[in-house]
Amino acid sequence: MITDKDVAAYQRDGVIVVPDVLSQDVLSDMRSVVAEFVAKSSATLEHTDVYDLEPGHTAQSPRVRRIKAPHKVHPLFDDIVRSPAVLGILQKLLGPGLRLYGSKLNMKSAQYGSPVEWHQDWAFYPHTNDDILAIGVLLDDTDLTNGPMLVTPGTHTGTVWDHHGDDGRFAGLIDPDLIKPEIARAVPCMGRAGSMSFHHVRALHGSALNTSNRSRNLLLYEVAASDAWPLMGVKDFAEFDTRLLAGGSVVAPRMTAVPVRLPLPPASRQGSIYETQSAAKKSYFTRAA
Ligand SMILES: O=C(O)CCC(=O)C(=O)O
Repeated sequence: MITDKDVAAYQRDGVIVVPDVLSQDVLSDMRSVVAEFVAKSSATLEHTDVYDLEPGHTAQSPRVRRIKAPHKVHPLFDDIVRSPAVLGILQKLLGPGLRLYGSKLNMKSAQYGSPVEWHQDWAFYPHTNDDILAIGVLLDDTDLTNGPMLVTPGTHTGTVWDHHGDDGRFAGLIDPDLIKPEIARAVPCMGRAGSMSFHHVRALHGSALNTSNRSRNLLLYEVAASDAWPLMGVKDFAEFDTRLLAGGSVVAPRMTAVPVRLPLPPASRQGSIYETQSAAKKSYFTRAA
């Protein structure tokens, strides 16, 4: 589904958007599953292992900010990242052996869907090498009005920025005053529902509040070359290997000279990037009132 030109663009920019990867039928099934999960969130008023909730969430008017690990909560989400079309693209970008690191569904609902402050995914999960990317599956038509993910081309080979706060703890975001030129160069990942963006783990990105009257749901899968091992360790090797998407088990990690800053000491608020970033004193994007 992608050409050598697309691969060269990914290597140069650290981001590409591939149009129309998912069919309308699959999209419609996914939307039904997502709607069921949102309805079921009325049973809780606290964040859970499944849900990260928007401020203002109530049982009568459920507001979900994130479904935390969709590939674990419904087989449809696991099937998509293992589909031949997606694996074909991933293998062109990362090589033959692949492992899923995690997944999340960021639900930027109409009018109040939360922003995500500028960051590099690498700050959250550094590995022995950086052949790692995140797929962003557009579940809604996405344009400038409904809070597209913004990625700055070329940042995947440059600085690894400090994501720590004044208290010395991991804060999951970069001081926006340090990256003004990079923010000014960011490009939106837009397209029809069913399209997918692929951004490098070190690419700088963020996204604004959704002030439009349309939702912007983005399903993210984090995928690593199977010889990239997480520097924060592997707690359960059997579980680690269940996440292989292609190729066999690897016990000889490939080490490369990549800059690393560990996310330690851990954030004071944990559970999701929204929680982690909420401790910050300075933010770039406007939040809902
Ligand atoms: O939802 C978005 O626009 C950004 C997502 C993101 O960067 C993240 O969740 O790490």
